[in-house]
Amino acid sequence: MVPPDTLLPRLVAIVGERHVLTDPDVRAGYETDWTRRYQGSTPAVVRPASTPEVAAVIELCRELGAAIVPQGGNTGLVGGGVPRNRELVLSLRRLDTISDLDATSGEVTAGAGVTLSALQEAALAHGWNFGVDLASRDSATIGGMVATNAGGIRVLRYGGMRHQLLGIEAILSSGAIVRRLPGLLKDNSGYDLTQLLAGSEGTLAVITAVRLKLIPQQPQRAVALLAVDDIAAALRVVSAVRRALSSLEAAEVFFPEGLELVCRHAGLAPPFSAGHPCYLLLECAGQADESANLADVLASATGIRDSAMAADRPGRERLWAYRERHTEAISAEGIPHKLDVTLPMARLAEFESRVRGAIAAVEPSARPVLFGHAGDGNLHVNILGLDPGDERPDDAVLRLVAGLGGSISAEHGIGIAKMPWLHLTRSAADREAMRAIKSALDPSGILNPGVVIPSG
Ligand code: 2HG
Ligand code: ZN
Repeated sequence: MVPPDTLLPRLVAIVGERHVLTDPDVRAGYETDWTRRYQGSTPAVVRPASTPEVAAVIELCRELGAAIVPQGGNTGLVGGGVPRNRELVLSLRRLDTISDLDATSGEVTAGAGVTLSALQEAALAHGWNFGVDLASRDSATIGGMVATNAGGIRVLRYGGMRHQLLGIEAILSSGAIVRRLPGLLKDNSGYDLTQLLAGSEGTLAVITAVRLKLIPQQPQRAVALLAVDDIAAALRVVSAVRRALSSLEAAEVFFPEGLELVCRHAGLAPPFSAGHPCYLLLECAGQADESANLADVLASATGIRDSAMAADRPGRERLWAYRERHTEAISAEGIPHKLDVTLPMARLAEFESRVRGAIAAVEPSARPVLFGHAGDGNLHVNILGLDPGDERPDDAVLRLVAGLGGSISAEHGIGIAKMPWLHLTRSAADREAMRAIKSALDPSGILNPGVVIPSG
């Protein structure tokens, strides 16, 4: 580790004393992740205000051999944004400028530290919207969301973060600035660096700004919350709605164990008078009211036990709360192990029917809570009641996923949490290519070491 006495004065010379944070109480918020499962320590948090300042910080760190953990809103769920071995935390939150919003073409440039909700507001004010939405919108930053290729609740219709990207600005580990801004919709001029950095989790370069596509506003929204027989019935309904209505924007699934937690911690009344085995939330959005079309499709679907619909904002928000408040309700109950997995659609129901048994077989006292994005084959398996270091249930779940042809991470990334299992779903050749890319772009290994692939 580089002695702080050498590093800190030179950081102060770049960003100013106020933006090299060393007070333990202030640092604490950057040293622990949102889940509270991953904790570390750092000599300092450095908060540059511009791309040249970020470049100067990285160049200095390369010169001194000081490792860096880049951090945005610190809303990641796989421990990839906390310092593990006294790395410097490079906070990008001050890069919060939204610029060059082109209301004709529907494009905008966002600094890495712009929050998702600030971007959404800016887009809406200019007659557009942004394709990605997720519950941590007020804290999650655009740079972190690109670095982790965040997904969220609209992937079904608009894709994840990488699908919104037109261009990128990022700092390589040498301090050089890669500038693919403003990006072009079509650009086949060699390796696609923008896409390479999406999902690279701060291990290849530090993203400072991105050019993003916007989407047309869909002001009329209809939400249906359905109680269904099981997840197979939920998937049949999703398929029927998808085929009939191009306006389908979200298809979210949850189960009684999660609903009970949400109602208890958020103080909500249950949505239906009786309990049911599985719940599906659908949202359609368009220029005209989609409620009647959605109700027509649902009327001929099988396996629906009860339903509630809303088109007005308060009603829609009331129904969404049962799904959206899962993460905070689980967190209020304890510190979960979080497994964010995707399955091929045809194996999702089988996975759901086997996963609780697979967990109970290794730890009978574990309390699994499942929910997720039914339209994407993506379930969030949260497990409560475990010791933080007990990875046997994680191992059982991820092996089941791999055996069914799925992926050990759908949208949260690998971070440090999933790294030991990467070999289950990425081949030796895949990992060799990943290592080659890492050592080519970060030869001294200073960028988020030990994340995604082992360092050294
Ligand atoms: C969601 O879909 C997020 O709400 C968080 O991806 C999932 O808390 C989780 O496991
Ligand atoms: Zn999710």
